[in-house]
Amino acid sequence: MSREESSAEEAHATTTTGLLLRAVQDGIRIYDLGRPLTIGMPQSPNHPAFWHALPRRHGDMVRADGGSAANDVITMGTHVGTHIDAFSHVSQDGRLIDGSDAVEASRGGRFAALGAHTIAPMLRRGVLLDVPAALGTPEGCAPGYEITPDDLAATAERQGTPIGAGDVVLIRSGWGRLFGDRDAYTGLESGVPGVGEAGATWLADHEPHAVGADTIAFECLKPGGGHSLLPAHRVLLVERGVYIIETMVLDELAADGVHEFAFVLSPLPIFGATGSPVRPLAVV
Ligand code: UVW
Repeated sequence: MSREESSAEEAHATTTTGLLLRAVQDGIRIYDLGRPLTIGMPQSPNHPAFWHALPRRHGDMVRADGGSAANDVITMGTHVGTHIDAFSHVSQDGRLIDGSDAVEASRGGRFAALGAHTIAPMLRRGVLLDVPAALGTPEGCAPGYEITPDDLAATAERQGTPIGAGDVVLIRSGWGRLFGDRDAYTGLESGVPGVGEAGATWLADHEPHAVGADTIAFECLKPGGGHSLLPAHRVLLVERGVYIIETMVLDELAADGVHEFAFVLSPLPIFGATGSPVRPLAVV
């Protein structure tokens, strides 16, 4: 292959289609970035818990031919488990990102203009920023550690994965290792690592389509601060138009040294909702 051909091939491979085509040619590996939904899993106290019941069991109604069906019911907040925040989720000083009055926009109990149904399915270049690896603490960032713009820039540089406009940028803090311990993962007392206002602004300046993290609220939660003061949410959802994905599984990608991939996500088109449960995928 000539040098021109090989650099054209490299350039193509950095597009989402190129990444997918290369994966298909070389044999696809799909990383599941979503958590299983189980009763009692860690979640923010800001939201109603996940509940699952089986009101119709096999044998309750047996058809003449001996067949029978079981079916179940779930209830949950739309911000529980791995989920994406819609732009209707957060307002600032009474306004949503489109300038509309947040109270007016929710009349009737649904956000017609900015609800989860307006989040288009995603097939985009994904970048994993493995922050603990770059900071030399591969097991994870300390509780309540605020990931700085310098940390993000150093991580992207070290990996050789600059962030492009329209990308989906996933930030690994290492906190996902605590998911099996509900209180530890929720971090109400200890705090949780993540970006703060400065990190969110740095991210937004790179014009990603969405950002995500392996933590419950995406952003840094200070020890004892609860889940209420969320400045990165304001920057991303109200000021800059960047979707947020939370409670992701990112350790497998990091363990395999996968920092660039085709990112796939399809939100449930729940009309007017403030968020949606999702099962994101990274395809390499
Ligand atoms: C939290 O649950 C803290 O985050 P969000 O409401 O954005 O889903």
